[in-house]
Amino acid sequence: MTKKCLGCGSIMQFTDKDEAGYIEEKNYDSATICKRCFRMKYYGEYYDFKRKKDDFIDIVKSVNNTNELVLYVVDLFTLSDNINIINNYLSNDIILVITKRDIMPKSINDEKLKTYIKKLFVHDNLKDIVIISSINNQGFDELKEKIDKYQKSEKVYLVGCTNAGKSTLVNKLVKNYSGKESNITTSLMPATTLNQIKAVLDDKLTLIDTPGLIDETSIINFIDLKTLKAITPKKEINPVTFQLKINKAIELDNLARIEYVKGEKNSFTVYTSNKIKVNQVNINTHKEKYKDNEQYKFDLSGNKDIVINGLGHIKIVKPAIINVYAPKGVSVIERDSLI
Ligand SMILES: Nc1nc2c(ncn2[C@@H]2O[C@H](COP(=O)(O)OP(=O)(O)OP(=O)(O)O)[C@@H](O)[C@H]2O)c(=O)[nH]1
Ligand SMILES: [Mg+2]
Repeated sequence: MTKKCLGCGSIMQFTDKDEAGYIEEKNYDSATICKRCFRMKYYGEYYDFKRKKDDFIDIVKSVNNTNELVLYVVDLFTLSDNINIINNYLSNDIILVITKRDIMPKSINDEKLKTYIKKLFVHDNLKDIVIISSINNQGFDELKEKIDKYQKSEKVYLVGCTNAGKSTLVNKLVKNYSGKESNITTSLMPATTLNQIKAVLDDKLTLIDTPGLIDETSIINFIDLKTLKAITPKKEINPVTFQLKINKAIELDNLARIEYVKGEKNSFTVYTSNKIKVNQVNINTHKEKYKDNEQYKFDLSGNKDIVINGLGHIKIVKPAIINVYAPKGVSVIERDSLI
């Protein structure tokens, strides 16, 4: 009889070391999780299983066929119009769950945030938006109330991009409302969950966790593990503000650079992990370090953010012409100021 790994959802097997679900034959009967989950959980190691966008679309389509309530999980840190990616495939009722509230400044008003997100995410069957932090256990009572209100049967699906925090959220809901333990593997690496995983809270609610979509334009695909750990915010971000005149630049470690080319004296506020060094330099300093990076030019009206996908965002108050350098392949986009 086959059995599933309780950590990542893969079918467990002892024949192919390089495939998902592998466990040594001698441990097969007793093990509840595969070797990869074991190593991730207890040693912080990682084995990469690349998924394609099509795999994710197939998952979303299969969820669409169920007609059940969906928790669409989105990371507050990487918010952009990418959020609409599921719209063509998913017509279920949706509760949009915005995660990682803890890493954004407390001073942000949650109601304003919801209004902003409502404009960004355009879906006919959006029932509600809930903002949570799984780390601080914030927003869960509201979320549970909304699930009770909108669920169509005992089954509720979670979908979203990889690393959005779906599995962490499932573990927390199970713990909070059933008192049981749920040990779905979570990690800061992309593609941790590899298959659907059911978590039964009680006879009224079963959550179904799914593998996320790898956002191929996120910086997390282009950096090493050490840098990934540094750029992943662990606690509330301390924004860094510069009053800049033209011909100055801001550097985010060696990862990105924003050059102020044209405009009045202006306020630039950087929201990124506190572990990233943010410096102001003259526009000609270190220019050569970024020559292999992609260069973008923006002509911004006032109150805009520049989002460097996965690294953070820079709020610019007055109109400005700027150049942005970021690693090739990473998306850099403009949006109305979030904060
Ligand atoms: N600061 C903070 N980190 C969180 C929160 N929720 C999840 N994380 C972290 O985000 C990372 C990804 O979490 P997962 O739960 O594995 O994400 P996932 O959506 O299941 O990802 P895949 O399985 O790859 O699709 C982990 O490092 C979590 O600890 C949160 O509310 N706040
Ligand atoms: Mg997961």
